[in-house]
Amino acid sequence: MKIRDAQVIVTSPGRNFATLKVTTDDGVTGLGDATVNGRELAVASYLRDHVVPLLIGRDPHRIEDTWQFLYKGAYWRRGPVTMAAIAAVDVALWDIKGKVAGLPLYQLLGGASRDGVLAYCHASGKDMPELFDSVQRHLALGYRAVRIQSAVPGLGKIYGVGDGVASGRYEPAFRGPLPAEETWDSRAYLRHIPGVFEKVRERFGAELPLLHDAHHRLTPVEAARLGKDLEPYDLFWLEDVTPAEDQDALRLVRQHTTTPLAIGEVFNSIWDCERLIRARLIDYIRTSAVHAGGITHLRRIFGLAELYGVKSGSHGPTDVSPVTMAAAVHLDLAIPNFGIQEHMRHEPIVDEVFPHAYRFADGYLHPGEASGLGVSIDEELAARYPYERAYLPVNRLTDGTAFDW
Ligand code: GCO
Ligand code: MG
Repeated sequence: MKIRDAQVIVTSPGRNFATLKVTTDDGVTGLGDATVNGRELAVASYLRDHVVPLLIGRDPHRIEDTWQFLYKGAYWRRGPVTMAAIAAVDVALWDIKGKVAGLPLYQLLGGASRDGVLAYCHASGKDMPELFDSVQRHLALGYRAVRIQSAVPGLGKIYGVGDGVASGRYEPAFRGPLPAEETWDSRAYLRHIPGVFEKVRERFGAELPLLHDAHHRLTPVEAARLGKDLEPYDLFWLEDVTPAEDQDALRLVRQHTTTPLAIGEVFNSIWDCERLIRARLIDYIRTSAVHAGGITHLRRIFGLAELYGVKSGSHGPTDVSPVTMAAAVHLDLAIPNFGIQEHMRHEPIVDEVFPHAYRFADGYLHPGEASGLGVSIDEELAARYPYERAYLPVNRLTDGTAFDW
């Protein structure tokens, strides 16, 4: 069997996605997600201009060899663009292997280790009534774990807070000529957030797993204080408390709080996670198939994490396409150290462009029994939504200093 063709499909059904479709000489197709939010065309070009010519004529079954060929052969290793491109190829080849075998991918990864994959949703509000409504709506949908984000008095629009109860949508990438700019004040945030969790616990009780994302914006000492202040509210995890590239920062946080820590959505490789995992500075590793080199590499990261009692918590916002969500859910079902899966629901039009077998019910995701990934792409529909430039917001402190978003 040989790869006959590979195409990059960029579509924007409400938000941008870059997808690789690999076709074999037998007519079997595989899909891989290559979306890097706000920089989609860079990965599309990396694939079209540099990777696709290398794929034609290769044996699609040689997944590990293709991964090593693209990683070592590039010489310029790691980085989000390279690793998303390699991920797209890798996931597409796993999809093909599953289809040829006639098995859902999780079966190729060792079979199910659980009946379903616990998912957490995103609740947010500009004030407490709106936040309560948002939590309530998600509980009504069946979610059993909820991420809580709240506006902060005195600050305008900030990361993670949706546009009202009516739609409840939160999509940070802004379509327009320039990025949106937000304003940030860590002291105001630190004063406000513990009270939010106190009220959520009062209203929804002690049992519901609650999560929170600080989105890389605190210093180690501020993060340590937040972790301590949130201890009474028993968080499932506190995410990205400090900028992810400063890994030693978490050492100080860890020394001061027993609130579980999660990090890693911006990591691209096992090398980015290795120190944090081996020093047991985190409880959950957040890498995703698309941004960390596909199933082949993500499996390796989770394997390392298992040795140190660190669990998985794959990134699953709306900017990872249904192709990555499917890859995540197959892997989540199979690995021994699964923790939780983020599930930010796509708009219905995205599910129409990418029909998929994975499903959500009663708080759990399941990849379904279709062979391979169980995701397809409606190319005619995708073509009706051409790429539109969109940027993630830029953050500034109240005095105008550029800051972590
Ligand atoms: C999360 C993330 C996302 C990111 C987004 C950026 O925990 O889901 O922080 O919301 O902001 O992926 O593109
Ligand atoms: Mg996050």
